Amino acid sequence: MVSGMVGRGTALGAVLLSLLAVPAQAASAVTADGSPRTDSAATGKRMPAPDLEGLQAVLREALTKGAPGAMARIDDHGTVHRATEGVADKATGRAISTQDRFRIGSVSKSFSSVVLLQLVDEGRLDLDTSVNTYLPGLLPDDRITVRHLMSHRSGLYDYTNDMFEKTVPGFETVRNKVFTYQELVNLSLAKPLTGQPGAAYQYSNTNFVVVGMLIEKLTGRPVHTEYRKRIFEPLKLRDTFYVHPDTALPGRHTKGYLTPDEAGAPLVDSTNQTVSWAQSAGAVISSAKDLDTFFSSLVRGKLLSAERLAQMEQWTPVNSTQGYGLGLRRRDLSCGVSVYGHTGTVQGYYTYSFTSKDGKRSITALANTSNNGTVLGVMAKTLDSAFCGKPATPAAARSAAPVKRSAAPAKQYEDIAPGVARD
Ligand code: HEL
Repeated sequence: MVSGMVGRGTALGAVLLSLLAVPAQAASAVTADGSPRTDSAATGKRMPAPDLEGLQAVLREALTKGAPGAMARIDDHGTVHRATEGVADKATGRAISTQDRFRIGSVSKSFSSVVLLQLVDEGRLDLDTSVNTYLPGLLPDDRITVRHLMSHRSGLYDYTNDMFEKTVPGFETVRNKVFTYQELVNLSLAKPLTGQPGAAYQYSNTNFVVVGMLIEKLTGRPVHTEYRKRIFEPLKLRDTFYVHPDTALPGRHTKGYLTPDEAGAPLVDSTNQTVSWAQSAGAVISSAKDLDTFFSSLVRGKLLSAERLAQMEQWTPVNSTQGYGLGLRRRDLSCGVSVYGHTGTVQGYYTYSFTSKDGKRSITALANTSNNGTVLGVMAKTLDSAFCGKPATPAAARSAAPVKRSAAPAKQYEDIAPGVARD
């Protein structure tokens, strides 16, 4: 109905990433691969209208590939477009709604980054200082700075690689567990660093666990208090919560369905869990409306000083179409438009939440399954529908100025290691 990843640390992924990694670059008029940026803020041109039929077709495709439900909300210059397909709850058959709350996984990293960058704005933290200055003796290398954590360049091993090697057994083992941050860091430190501090982009949840520790150490308060005081309340995000270690989502929400590794095995209802394995790296609950508001407000300078936002938008190349800032992703779409936000994968939920450079058009899209790389790749296409408009017909494409659509399959487009999502 319509109305109105480069990888976490497999060895191969790590090698490829270190080859791609170059020092962080300031936001500029060029994309990660050096080609000119064509987003509206760079060119002064207005983006084409969202392709709502295309969006609906993408959601339908996600269902054919195994998602029980999928939905998206676009906030475009004050106009709201909503699209849904399928169910929020397989048992009751309740239709998914764009008002449902859901687990946002690593989109939480953008919230944690905003809190930490506000502390920088307040003069309580320096990005280029050793983490061990603030948390003495925590990390094995004094060269690891706060900036390295936030841009995934610390070299800290991602303990979730081992935790979720077997998808459903791994999940069931931690589903009701409550970890301390220190226990999670210890799991990481049982393995050597995966690279030199500052050298390469290597996605690791460990980085944002340490970010949570920094927030708690510097403020003397739990992360949930800081999220609430600094982001949820000022932006009036009424659907956004951090309930760790509670296992239930408050209020109306969509259920999450985890795909087992064994082909053909039934989906597992993974809705209720502590998400203690992620905490400040991935345990926030939110809604499409709130995430659109959050990223739009962020890029419009409502949460950080201009200087701090510029630092958040210094991009380390991830691959030819993506960059990673400080807890923020940039994706260069097939039509040349660049968008800013984050992706999230938590058991049973795939989220894409991105906004335009000027924050005036945003989309949040959700499929209520995970460990299904095909669905993840399909959902990436919601961004093209939202920001690129209808694809040109072959005839129009021949006569129009060359706006290139990527021919690369969606799967290669994602910043994920093979272990994260089953094909
Ligand atoms: S992975 C990512 C995504 N991030 C990272 C984080 C998040 N999520 C996780 O680390 C979850 C890992 C297990 C997920 C589970 C599934 O699919 O539900 N997969 C398995 O168990 C596979 N054996 C880089 C994709 C991000 O987009 O930033 O969220």
